[in-house]
Amino acid sequence: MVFLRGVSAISRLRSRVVKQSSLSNSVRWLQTQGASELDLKSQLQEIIPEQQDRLKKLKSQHGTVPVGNITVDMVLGGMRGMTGLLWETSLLDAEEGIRFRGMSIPECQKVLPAAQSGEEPLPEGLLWLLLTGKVPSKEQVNALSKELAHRATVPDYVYKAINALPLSAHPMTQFASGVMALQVESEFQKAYEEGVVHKSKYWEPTFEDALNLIARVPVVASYVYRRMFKDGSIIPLDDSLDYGANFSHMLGFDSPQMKELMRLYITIHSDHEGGNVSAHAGHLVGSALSDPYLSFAAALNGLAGPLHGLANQEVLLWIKSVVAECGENISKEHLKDYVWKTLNSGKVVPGYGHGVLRKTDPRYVCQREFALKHLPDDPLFQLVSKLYEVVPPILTELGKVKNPWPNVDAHSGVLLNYYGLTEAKYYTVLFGVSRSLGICSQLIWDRALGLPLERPKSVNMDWLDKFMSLSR
Ligand code: NMX
Ligand code: MLT
Repeated sequence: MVFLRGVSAISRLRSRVVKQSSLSNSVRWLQTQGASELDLKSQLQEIIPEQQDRLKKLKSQHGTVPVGNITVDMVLGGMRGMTGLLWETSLLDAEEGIRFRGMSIPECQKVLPAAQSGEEPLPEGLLWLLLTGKVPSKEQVNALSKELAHRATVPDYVYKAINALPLSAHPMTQFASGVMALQVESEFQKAYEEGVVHKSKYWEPTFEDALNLIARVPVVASYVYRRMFKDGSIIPLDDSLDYGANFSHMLGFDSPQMKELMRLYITIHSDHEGGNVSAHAGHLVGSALSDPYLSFAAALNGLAGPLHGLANQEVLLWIKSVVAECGENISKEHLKDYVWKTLNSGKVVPGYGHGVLRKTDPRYVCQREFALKHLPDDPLFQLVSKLYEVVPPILTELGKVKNPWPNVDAHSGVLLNYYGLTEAKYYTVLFGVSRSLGICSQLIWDRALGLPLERPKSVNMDWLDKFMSLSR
């Protein structure tokens, strides 16, 4: 089949296992069993039919049960609090924060396999968890690491597409252009055009695209970094390294601590249920049966907005502006004045507030723990800690901010900055690489579950006025 042209090492292993028909039955069973246990796609093949049945039952037994009321505030207020999307890979609780397939960040840190000399979860393990709902073994994670490294080939025209942009183009523009250029190799698009895949199997070429995309985005992203901020030389992927360590290596950072940070960073930024701008954009575009590259590029364009993923850039630039104006050892009183100055000039305090969360983001907390462990004396970390004391009471005093607490972006920049990745403008690209794990995993499930075209109803103010007068 066409979509199998981009076949991976594991897929080849799978077909080799099938070909070994001359082996005795028992030996063959053992080998097949071993290979398929290590093979993510085979695992999904087993799980998908159960979940398809589950969805069918939900629809037929409970399809007409209301799950909430839609108010005018929701229609006018960015659909806050409106339940309207199915998203299997993660779920956000306003007080507790994110759970990946039911597991909190501290639980993931405890149970997901780490690198041999490390402690933080390997992102491959999280990807396995997001896709299957199961905690993978070390062997499964190693196999997925190898599979991703094997899939990480980026055609020359992708670099050329990026090179066509001026160096002044924002890194997110360059990155999204690179992702669009990767789309040329979409297995889903080819399979659909050639009409060789039945609807019930759309998830298979989507799987190939999703895994290829996840494997290739660190290569594209690191090229953007080296082109913009270094001498443009490419550091090739090292297939002995895991996903996070490889990304750090290709960017040009080989310290063990930066590799650990990258593993943690990719893990915690990977997914945040379905309603955030990037996930929702990816899901929406995917619902038109646009392939994962097209869908993920749309997600990246949403991530590039300052109220969403660009906030990590804004935070470090803002912190550096505090230091430039008032010095690293700024007093809390001075810091308060600076925060008010920002608010009075009509700007938001970047890194604070959230559309759903109502407590400190656990992604902030685990980055703070990382900093306390590895860089407690860093002056910028100390400034971030001071902001944690100063900003929430001020935002509360404003009276309109629903969540005065810090989000994930309030912390990530100072950690990266400490290890030498000082170019704040690049930070959203790191977020984007990480988000490929969650968005692409859900896209596979979107196709596996046969989710339909997304097409909510919109109304205008005339319609609302009329509706109000009729309902009075
Ligand atoms: N600084 C100043 N004002 C704020 C902030 C903040 N950090 N957070 C919310 N507000 C304002 C908001 O602009 C709105 O004002 P107005 O009514 O005048 O338009 C008011 O408070 C109510 O907003 P909320 O309902 O609390 O928040 P909403 O759900 O609309 O927006 C954010 C959520 C995240 C967009 C908002 O909190 C914000 O702009 N934060 C700063 C940017 C940021 O850190 N974004 C990153 C989010 C995480 N991520 O990675 O995506
Ligand atoms: C995210 O990680 O996507 C952000 O926290 C924004 C959100 O969840 O709305």
